[in-house]
Amino acid sequence: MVDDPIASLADAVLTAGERALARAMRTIDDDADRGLRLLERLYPYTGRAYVVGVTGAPGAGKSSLVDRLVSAFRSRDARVGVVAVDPSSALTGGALLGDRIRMQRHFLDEGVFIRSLASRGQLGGLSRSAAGTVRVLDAAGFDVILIETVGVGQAELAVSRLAETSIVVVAPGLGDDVQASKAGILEIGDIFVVNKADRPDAGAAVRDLQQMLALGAPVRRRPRGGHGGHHADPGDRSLHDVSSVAQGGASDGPWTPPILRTVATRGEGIEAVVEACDAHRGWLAYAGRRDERLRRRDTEEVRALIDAAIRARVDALATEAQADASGAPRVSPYAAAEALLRRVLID
Ligand SMILES: Nc1nc2c(ncn2[C@@H]2O[C@H](COP(=O)(O)OP(=O)(O)OP(=O)(O)O)[C@@H](O)[C@H]2O)c(=O)[nH]1
Ligand SMILES: [Mg+2]
Repeated sequence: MVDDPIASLADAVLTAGERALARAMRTIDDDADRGLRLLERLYPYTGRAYVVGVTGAPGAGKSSLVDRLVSAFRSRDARVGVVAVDPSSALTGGALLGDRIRMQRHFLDEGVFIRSLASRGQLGGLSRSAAGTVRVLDAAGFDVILIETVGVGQAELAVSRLAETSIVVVAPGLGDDVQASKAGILEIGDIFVVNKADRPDAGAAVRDLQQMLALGAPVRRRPRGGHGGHHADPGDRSLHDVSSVAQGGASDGPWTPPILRTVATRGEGIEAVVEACDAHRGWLAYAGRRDERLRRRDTEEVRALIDAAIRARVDALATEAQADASGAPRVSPYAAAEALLRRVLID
């Protein structure tokens, strides 16, 4: 049908045009039904972009790194999409402004599209938006999509499942609780970046990570087995030594996440990160691994859609119930929840 507005919006996305992209993303955010119809049309055109997640603690330097990665991929003539997801921004409002400043130089570049997603108070909603935004960019022919997300538990895990390659950014000296929370991010990291390598405690952060990776992943081969002794300390490797990229993994073996150092603000060490992405992408190209990651993205999107839909339904029902309850005899929260749950699950 020619006069179906969703169909023509889908066509506009496929033939690019920034306006269409922004409009499609807004449709997905604001109107669940139309958004789903649009995504259904775009889905067959997705799966071509290379999607990279960049996660880490607040202030670790993710945006600065993403900014440099955008330049690096642009220099290869790739069109690059950036999705900055910030679950905390509803509270602070600061990070998105920071992103804007840090990525300013790319705003006039037609080969770059940057979209910031702030929390609307719902994790499910944010994941759904992120997944939809990635789909739109993918369908529109962007070659590389970088998703920046602040490392806060659930959200970072959800968003990392949208990516083929997950980069975990760590900065030295961020304190004990951050160190502890690293345990959770070890699993999702395909590439570890110790940013702010200009700081004197960067070597310690590298050693920390090496130790935690060695403990957490006994099946992984650690080529540098010797502890202590007279070997050069790998934690003190120079910025430009990319030997750890070679550890990435043979196509038939497991992937060993490299640990790289960068000074994102000065653009140092970026090429090694891009090379590690290439290596990981090459590794994914074998034995159906990439297909597995794409399916994982699909599953994550299903989860996000269901989550958002159920939350919306629960909110609507709870509001309705509150209105109905005025003047009526009091019901326990348990009985009320059970009654509402039945309605959520049945219709
Ligand atoms: N010394 C030093 N400072 C850096 C480096 N990279 C980033 N910074 C600084 O660290 C601060 C945070 O950088 P961002 O890139 O905004 O970090 P982020 O992880 O995106 O921060 P949020 O999105 O707010 O979580 C800024 O003041 C940067 O200038 C680096 O390599 N060395
Ligand atoms: Mg940021």
